[in-house]
Amino acid sequence: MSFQQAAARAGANIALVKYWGKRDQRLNLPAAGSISITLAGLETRTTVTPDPVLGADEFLLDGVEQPPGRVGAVLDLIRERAGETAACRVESRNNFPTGAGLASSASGFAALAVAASRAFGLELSDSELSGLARRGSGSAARSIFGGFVEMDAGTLDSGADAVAHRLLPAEDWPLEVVVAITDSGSKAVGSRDGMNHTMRTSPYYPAWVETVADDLDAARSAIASRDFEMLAQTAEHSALKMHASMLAARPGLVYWNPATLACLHAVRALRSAGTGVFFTIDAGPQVKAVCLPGESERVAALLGEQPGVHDVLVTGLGAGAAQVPAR
Ligand code: 2P0
Repeated sequence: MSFQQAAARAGANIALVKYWGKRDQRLNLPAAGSISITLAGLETRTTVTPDPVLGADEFLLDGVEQPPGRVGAVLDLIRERAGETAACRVESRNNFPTGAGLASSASGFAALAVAASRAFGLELSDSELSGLARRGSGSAARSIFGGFVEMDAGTLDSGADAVAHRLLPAEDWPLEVVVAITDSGSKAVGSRDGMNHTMRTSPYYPAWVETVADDLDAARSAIASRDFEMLAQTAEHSALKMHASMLAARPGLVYWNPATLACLHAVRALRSAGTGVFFTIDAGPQVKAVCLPGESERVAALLGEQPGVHDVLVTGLGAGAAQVPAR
């Protein structure tokens, strides 16, 4: 038996080329690739304590006991690999406001993959950690890495090649991110249900999947050449196209509220007037504005003035998931 308490931190990420749909439900394999930026300021810290006396896994999120669910499933994969059986106590905390309507599954499962694999004495590569995090949540595979990150859809039935890799470290293009919170309640339809519903019922879903490869090429090339305008056009197109596929589902999924739309127009007006900024919107009503270095203050001030915006968070790009001392 070889296990000990271990802890890890991981940052949330925001996709610039979105992930929306799966090619395999059981292994949680994405239908297409995606490209994201990992954030510095919004993170999850997770401590995993294996304890043979426990009858079953326990999971505490921000101090509140939750059913272990997918956390237990990821622990099972790690225990199987390590040849161990001890149940675990998992304590996870997000430093971003709870109820801010920001997805925490990406940073959460990335931190869990790192902490739990260390707790059971496994020395895994980032690529292996990315594959494990993916089993918890597709977007979590990207939070293993910092800066600009690409997730590969892969082609193998085993899913072994459905992992992320880093495209560019954060410090090589330190873009800034402003998050406009337009609704602090929990969303009506979660990402997983929303994407499965879109896959099943939206006539635009096949077109969405077919066109992601072009967006990945454009975003990769924009990142390599630090071409902000090309990245802006590609990211806004990917976000709007994903929402178009959801809107065309039956019944249609409408994640936006009036403030979402006000922020979208405000960002476009700023860009037309020469500010380096673009928007992206995930499966929820918050608007994320990605800006050139030095522009976030101006963008945050404008978004904060939009009717219906409750709060504005400003952050930068950050590092990948890492083990930290257990407290
Ligand atoms: C993304 N989203 O690329 C997209 C854009 C939401 C909209 O990845 O089913 O929670 O756990 O693999 O990772 C959210 O999806 O879905 C997501 P699962 P996940 O960021």
